[in-house]
Amino acid sequence: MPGQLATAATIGTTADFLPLQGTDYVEFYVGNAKQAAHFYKTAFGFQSLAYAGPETGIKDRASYAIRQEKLTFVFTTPLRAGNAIADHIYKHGDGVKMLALRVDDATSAWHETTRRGARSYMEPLKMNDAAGEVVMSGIYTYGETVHLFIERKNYQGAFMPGYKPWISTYNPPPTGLLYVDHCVGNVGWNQMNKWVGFYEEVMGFRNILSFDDNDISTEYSALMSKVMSNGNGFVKFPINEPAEGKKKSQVEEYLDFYDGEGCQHVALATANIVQTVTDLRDRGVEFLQVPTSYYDDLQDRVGKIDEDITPLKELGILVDRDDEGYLLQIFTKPVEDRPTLFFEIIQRKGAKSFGKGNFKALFEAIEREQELRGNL
Ligand code: TYF
Ligand code: FE
Repeated sequence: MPGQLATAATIGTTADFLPLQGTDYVEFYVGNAKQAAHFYKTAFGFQSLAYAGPETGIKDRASYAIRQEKLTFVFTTPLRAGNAIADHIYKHGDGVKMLALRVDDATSAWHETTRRGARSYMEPLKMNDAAGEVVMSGIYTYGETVHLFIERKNYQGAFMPGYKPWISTYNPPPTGLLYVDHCVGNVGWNQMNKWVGFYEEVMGFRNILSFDDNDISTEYSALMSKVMSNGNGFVKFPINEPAEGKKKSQVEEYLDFYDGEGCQHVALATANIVQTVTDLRDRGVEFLQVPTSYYDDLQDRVGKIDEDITPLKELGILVDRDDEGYLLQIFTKPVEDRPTLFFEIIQRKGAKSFGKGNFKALFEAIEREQELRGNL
C-alpha cells in the first residue's frame, strides 16, 4: 500500500525492476474443476494440457490446465472442506485467483516487489521433475487475488512440476482465441488510486489511460477506471471503482456478489472476431446485446473499417477508433450464476485504447441485465 512503501529516493530509480514477458496463465478456483475444464474446452475451444491431483501426489485439490495458443487456463477445486481453496469458493464463488506472470527471475521479482511493500503470497519455490525446473513466487494484489511470478528456465514438461500430461480423446476445435489482452480488477469505493499506487510503486507499472464518471456514467450506474501497463505493454490491468449514480453501479453489484474485490473480466484476443464470436455463440456462449440503433451511426463514428457491418450487427460486436487505429470488442454475460466474472473478446487493428466510445452502449446493456437480476 502506498503508505507503507519506500519512496523512489530510498530505492533508487532503476530501469525495469520487474520485467514481464506476459501472462503465463490464469487460474480459477471453482466448485467443480472437471466440469469447468469441460465447459471451457467445449464452449471456448481449449485443449486438454495437464492435470494435478491425488494421482500425481497432490492430495487436497484437483487442477486441470487447458490451452489455446498462448492462452492457458487452470481450474482448481478443493477435494474437502476446510482448506483455503474451499474457503475462497465459499466466499467468492467461482472466480479468478491467480494472474500468473512470466518472468526471467521469480526470485528477484519477489524480492523487488515485497521490498516495495507487496504482501507475500509465497516465497520463491523451486519445483523440479524429470522435465526440468520451474521457480514460482507470488504476491497479493486487490482482494484475495494473487500475482504469481513464473520462471520457466528450460522446462520441457506439459505444464509444471506436480502436473502430468492430460491426454484426452475429446478435442473440440479451437475458436481462434490467442492470448490475454488485459485483466480488469474491481476494487472498493475510493480504492482505485490506492491500487494505481500499488501497480506504480510495487510493480513499476504506468497509468496509461483514465476514465472518470463523466466519461462513463450512464443514466444510472457509474464507475471510474484507470488502466495500468507494464513497461513493454504486454501486461495491462485496468482498475475499476464504483461511482455514485442514480442507481447501483455495476462495480458495486460485483463487489456485493463476489463479497470483495476481484477480477471482473479477462479480455481474450482474436485475429478474426467475426469468426471467433460466431463459433463461441454456436457453442452456447452468451453475449451482451446492444440495440441495433448502435449500428446506425457506426460508419460516421469510426470511419472506414475492413469488416462488413452486417455480421458485426448480427453478432453485436462493438467498434471504436482512436489515434492509432480501431478495435472490435464484445462482452459475454457473466459466465457463472453470481454476476461477477465475464469475458471480453477483442480484436485490435492498431488501437491501443479500451473502447471508450462503446462505454455508454455497453454499460446500458449491463444495466439491462442488472435490472433483470433485481440489482439496479
Ligand atoms: O477493460 C476495459 O476498460 C473495457 C471497458 O465494467 C470496460 O473493456 C470497463 C468496465 C467494465 C466493462 C468494460
Ligand atoms: Fe476490457
